[in-house]
Amino acid sequence: MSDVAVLGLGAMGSALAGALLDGGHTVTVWNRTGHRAAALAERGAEVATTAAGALRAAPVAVVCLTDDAAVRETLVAVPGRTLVNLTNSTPEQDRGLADWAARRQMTYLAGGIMAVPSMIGTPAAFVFYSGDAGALQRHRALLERFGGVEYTGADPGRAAVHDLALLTAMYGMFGGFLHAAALISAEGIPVAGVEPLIRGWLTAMTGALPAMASAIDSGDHTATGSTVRMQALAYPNLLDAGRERGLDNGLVQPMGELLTRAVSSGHGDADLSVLATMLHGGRV
Ligand code: FVH
Repeated sequence: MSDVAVLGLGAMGSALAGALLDGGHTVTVWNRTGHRAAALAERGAEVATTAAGALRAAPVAVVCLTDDAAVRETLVAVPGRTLVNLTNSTPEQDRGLADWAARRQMTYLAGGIMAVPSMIGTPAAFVFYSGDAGALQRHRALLERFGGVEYTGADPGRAAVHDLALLTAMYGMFGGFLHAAALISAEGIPVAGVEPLIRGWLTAMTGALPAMASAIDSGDHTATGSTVRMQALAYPNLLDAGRERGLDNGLVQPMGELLTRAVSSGHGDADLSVLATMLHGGRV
């Protein structure tokens, strides 16, 4: 028996298997197309020819495939095994797989990786987990090979909620940066020269997040400085500048619409955090 199986040897699965081998664990690997196992076999991994074989080869299997459909195509019932599914998923998909596993006497831990492959095994990486807390405890030493362990609760859907929330924030940042870069380059200014200023500004603006989070939790959106009205009046300049340069405003338009709607709903004097209530359809 190996200590652990890894199903899926794409960029991330290979990094996970590599970190386990680096940690001195015995590892059985499986990939749909076999050639991807070669490099890990040279490093000492056992190679299974079927997913079922890999699942039988270890008490715990780390699964890292493209998506939920690939996971569902791949998994077979092997009672007594623990599945740690690090495939990007929705909360509903993880809850469904946890049910699937429980009905087959298998244990399920959902995971959301907050790292790119090159970060795996470094202090910068961490993984959200949710589901069976006992399984997390039993396999913690293995899972710590990937990076920090952040347990988010017994509900198997919790890891995905956290993962998707952090990814959403990341894409908001990247979307803003890409539009800013388009605006700058449309003026013939090299983006690389302005990038440090953007980074500094974004870093400074993250200082607003703790107060915004408290406002969203408490429902008290009293503005201490910048009001929604002020921002709703300034925002169209940003959209006009894009339009006048022939840019696609698709990444920034929705925020402008939300600001306008907030003012017309009577939230002009509030803090920007009030937009969170608009996203809930005003129900919060
Ligand atoms: N790479 C990253 O930066 C991110 C970091 C955060 C977490 N994500 C998620 O991790 C999952 C895997 O991502 P990946 O980067 O390893 O993806 P690929 O390199 O494209 O490898 C995909 C593997 O999935 C296998 N696969 C696809 N479809 C099937 C299927 N129907 N049955 C069995 N296996 C399947 C594929 O096999 P093959 O094409 O080599 O035969 C690869 O092993 C993902 O959820 C990210 O969102 C990565």
